[in-house]
Amino acid sequence: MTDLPRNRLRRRLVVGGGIAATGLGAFSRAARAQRTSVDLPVVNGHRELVAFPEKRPLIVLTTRPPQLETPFEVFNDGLITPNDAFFVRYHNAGIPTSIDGDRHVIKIGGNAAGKPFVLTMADLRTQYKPVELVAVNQCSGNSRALFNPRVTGGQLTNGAMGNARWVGVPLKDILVRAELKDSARQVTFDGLDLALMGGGDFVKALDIAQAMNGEVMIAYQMNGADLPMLNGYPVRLVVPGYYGTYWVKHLSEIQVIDQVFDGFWMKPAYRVPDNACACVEPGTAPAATRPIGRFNVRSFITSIGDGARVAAGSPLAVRGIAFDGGQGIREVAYSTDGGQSWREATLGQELGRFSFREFTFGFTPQAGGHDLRVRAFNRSGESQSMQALWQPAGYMRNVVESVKVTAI
Ligand SMILES: Nc1nc2c(c(=O)[nH]1)N[C@H]1C(S)=C(S)[C@@H](COP(=O)(O)O)O[C@H]1N2
Ligand SMILES: [Mo]
Repeated sequence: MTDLPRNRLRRRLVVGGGIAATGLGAFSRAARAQRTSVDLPVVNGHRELVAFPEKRPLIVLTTRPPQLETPFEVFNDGLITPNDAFFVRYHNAGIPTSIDGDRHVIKIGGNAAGKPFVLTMADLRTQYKPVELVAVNQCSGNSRALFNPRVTGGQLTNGAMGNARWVGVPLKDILVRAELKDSARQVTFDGLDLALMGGGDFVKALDIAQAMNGEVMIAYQMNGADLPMLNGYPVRLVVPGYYGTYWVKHLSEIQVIDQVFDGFWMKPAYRVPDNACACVEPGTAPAATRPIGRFNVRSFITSIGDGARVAAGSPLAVRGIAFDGGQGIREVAYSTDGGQSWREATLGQELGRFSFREFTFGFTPQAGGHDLRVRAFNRSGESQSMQALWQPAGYMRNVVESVKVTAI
């Protein structure tokens, strides 16, 4: 194909109907495949689409290290995010580029481990009973570019999340073998990537109770295949319901320690206001902070993008996804009048309480503008705020999102 038709096609897609950002249903897969860039609906939102190894073209935030966002329409293709479309986040430039998966080992020790040992990949695969879990991985800074007032940090829209089926071994089963001492307080996790230019090696920590809760997993499979290199090959931590920052990739060292770990990536990085909403008045600083924890409740319409045009008088089927920090979704309410009145959407199949949950609803728009909103509730009754919550790091965006469509 020559450049001319491709450019013309792209221009048409970008201009068409103001739906460039999350064009969704309006783009056929074939049309999507032709795009080389997207214009996200934020200031300075022009981004290249580039295919990194094992990945389809994804939205590039940075290239060294790779930080890639999933184009939002992927979330309408199915509840599981394909490995080649799954977002990528790294902090430091020293990422591994080739790993011998059979020779990789995880060193387990620390001053509160009675019996340090070296875990080989073969042992991990054969000596322990594997578990399988569908769980969402979401970056703390997902949707940061939508904060108002704006905040510094990676300007992500809504694509720094993904839902996958993970297979691995409960962390608990590994830690038990290390014979924990009574003094054990936290467990730290380190991966093969290195900080080449300062910034500090990426090391994260969990409290011992969480590390031993049976849910945290050392995963070696993602959607039935090896983990892609950029998503942590050959093993990563899966911390269901918790922000991606704890999901350490290329896991190579676990330490059980008798104190609270306060390395850079636990403090000052990745902290949230220490209050119920993890939020503060826009533009202010929190008085006290704590390490970021569980996801809040979120829901998104995926089948239609903001600014789309639809046919007046014809039934419109709307679809989307909801998820939370692990209670599971109990209900999704929808509004077609900007939140004045609400009805209940139909929930789809339950793939587990850490998974995306599909919802659907239909309505027949009269000619004119319609402001579609969805509001999910988890099994504890927690929901999304009508006004966007704010905090200076741009983590944990929480709001009832609005999708405005025009029926003609
Ligand atoms: N080794 C390593 N693991 C890491 C990180 C990192 O920089 N290095 N970033 C974390 C962050 S902040 C996120 S959001 C997730 C992203 O997972 P993904 O790249 O597989 O999508 O990886 C986490 N694990
Ligand atoms: Mo993250």
